[in-house]
Order: sequence, then structure tokens, then C-alpha cells
Amino acid sequence: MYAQMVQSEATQDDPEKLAAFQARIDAGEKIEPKDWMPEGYRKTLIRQIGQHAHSEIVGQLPEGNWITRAPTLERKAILLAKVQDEAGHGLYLYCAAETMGVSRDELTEMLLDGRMKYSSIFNYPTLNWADIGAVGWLVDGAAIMNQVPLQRTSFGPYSRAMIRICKEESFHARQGFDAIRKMAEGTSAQKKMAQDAVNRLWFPALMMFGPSDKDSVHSAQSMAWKIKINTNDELRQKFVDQTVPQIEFLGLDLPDPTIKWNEERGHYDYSDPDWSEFFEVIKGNGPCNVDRLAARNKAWDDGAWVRDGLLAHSRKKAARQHAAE
Ligand code: FAQ
Repeated sequence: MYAQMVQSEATQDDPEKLAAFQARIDAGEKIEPKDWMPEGYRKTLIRQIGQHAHSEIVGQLPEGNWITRAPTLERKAILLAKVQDEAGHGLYLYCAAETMGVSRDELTEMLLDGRMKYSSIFNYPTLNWADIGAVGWLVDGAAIMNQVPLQRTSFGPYSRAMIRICKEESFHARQGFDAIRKMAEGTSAQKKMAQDAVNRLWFPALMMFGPSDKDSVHSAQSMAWKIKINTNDELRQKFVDQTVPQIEFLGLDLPDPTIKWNEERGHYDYSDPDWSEFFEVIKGNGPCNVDRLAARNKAWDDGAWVRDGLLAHSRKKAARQHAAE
């Protein structure tokens, strides 16, 4: 159905319609699902929103891994609530993507057979409890840096989903900072765990913003359509500038010895992540890619009886209604 939709849309890209569409974007109007849109706009949104939704769902796995091992009842309750929020974010985003004519099942199938991506960060393991603090603080922190501007994205349903998601992500980042702060201010063994978490997750967090601007395939068109509001490097720099003082406040060592305040630029200088590692991870060769997809495939297969049951129930209900009419 998705392939059919894309083909039938291709006929609509006439120059006059394109110019009128761009004028609406330039005037800051929101595009709604029933409005005319270029096929490329629709495809880009399905790719980005779908990928974002998958990230929220796959992102539950590294954190869910620690629910049974949280150190206190309070931390367990907070983590449970956070992981549930991520499932909710996935659902808002799948709903936003569905308004463009692609179903949630189709999107899920594309994730499960590797045709769609999810964020590179979730292919890294969470090895100690401090990683859970670091995920909330660094990973949700990076996610917010990217998502706050997306509240102003040009597609109405995506923009509205982002407003709610950002509120919840802010709570996530604060709980993460609070958790890692406890570790950083704890015993020397706890402080060591916090440092280890920051050392391992720093560069993967920087990768979340995507490749450097010179290698970004979609940024120019996505920014012209206001699907993206900032470039990948702009957001990465903002994240570094916000996070370095927080690492210093925690009394932890900086995970990158090249980080240095640059008076002239008014920003921190820093080293890029290893981009060859990034491209390997998004090709499916990261430390946890196989496990993550296996877990999602298992969940999908295990849930088949629920989907079949719901479908049978709704078919029966429709048949009963039909007979009564
Ligand atoms: N991972 O041309 P660009 C979260 C791909 S939410 C994997 O620059 P674009 C919450 C990209 O798809 C995290 N792939 O691409 C949470 C493209 O390949 P394609 C998710 C990546 O789209 C916290 C190629 O590289 N957030 O964490 C990544 O213009 C804790 C070229 O790249 C969003 O999805 C990557 N990091 O910019 C949940 C936000 N970066 O598709 C649980 C919305 C790039 O042509 C626990 N998305 N690629 O095959 C975006 O803002 C954009 O899609 C970017 C990438 C900025 C991610």
C-alpha cells in the first residue's frame, strides 16, 4: 500500500502546486494531512516520523533491562514510568505517521525486516546502573535538544505530538541527572561507575544528531520544507555547550580531552565521534543491533494472537451490525 501511495502521489508534483506549497511553508503555515503536499515531503516525513517512533519503542529495551535491578523502590517506580512514557511517545508518533496514509503495521514490518532505521544510540548496551542515569541525562538531553525545535516543524500532527513529548522528555532528563548525580557524589566505586557511563555514552550521544552537515543527505531539503529546523552540527554544538558545564558540576572528568572553551567562537571545541563507527552502527553492525531487532521481532510474533483476536472480534461486531441493519 505504501509503494502504491508513493506512485500515485508522483503525478501531483506540478510546478505551480510546488510553488504554492513552498509559499505556505515560507509563511509559517502548518501543513495538515488532507492538504496537498509533494510526494517527497510525504516520504521524508514518513521516514523521519517512523524512524523517530521506532526509536522510542526500541529505546525502551536498554532501560527496561534495568527495571528489575533498580537499586531502590523509588528508582524502580521512576524508571517504570519513564519507560512507559517512551511507549506513549512511540504511539503518538505512529499516529502522526498514519495521518500520511501508512499504517502502523506497515511501519513496524519495515522496522522488523531492516527497511527502516531507529536511532543509533539504542545499539549500545547499558552495562551498569549509572548508565541509566546517563541515558536519562545525556540521551534524553540530546533528544530534547533535537525535539524542542521540532515543535515548530511544518507538519501539524508531528508538531503537536512533539509538544507533548518534549514536556515528558524534560522530566526524563531531570531524573537522569538526579540519578547520575547521586552516583557521582557517592562512594568512590559509584563515582567510577558514573565516569565509566559518561566515557562510554558521550560519543554515541553526539552521534544521535546525525552525520556532520557535509555528509547529511536530507538536511538541505528538509530545512527548506521546515521538516528540520536546524542542521545536525548546530544541534550537536548546542548539546556540547549545554552539557560540558554539567559534567564539570558533577565533578567528573570530560570524556574527550580536546574539549576546550573557544572564546572567539563563544562555543566549546570538541572532537567528532568516529563517523566510521556511526555508519557501521546504522548499517546494522553495532554492538546490540542483532539483539534489539531479535527482541522486537519476538515481541511482534508473541503478540500475533492478540492482533488476531482483536481482528476477529471487530469482524464479528461488524457482521452483527450489518445483519441488524
Ligand atoms: N541513528 O541526512 P541525514 C529518543 C541516518 S528519540 C540512525 O542527516 P536526517 C527518545 C538518516 O536516517 C531519538 N540513523 O538524516 C528516547 C539517513 O539515512 P536514511 C530519535 C541516523 O533524517 C530517549 C542518514 O543517516 N530522534 O532518543 C541517525 O535529515 C531515551 C543520513 O542522515 C529522532 O528520530 C541516527 N542517529 O537527520 C527514547 C528525531 N542520524 O534514512 C527512549 C527526529 C542520521 O536516508 C529512551 N529525527 N541517520 O536511510 C531527526 O531529527 C533526523 O531524522 C536526524 C537525522 C537528525 C536523526
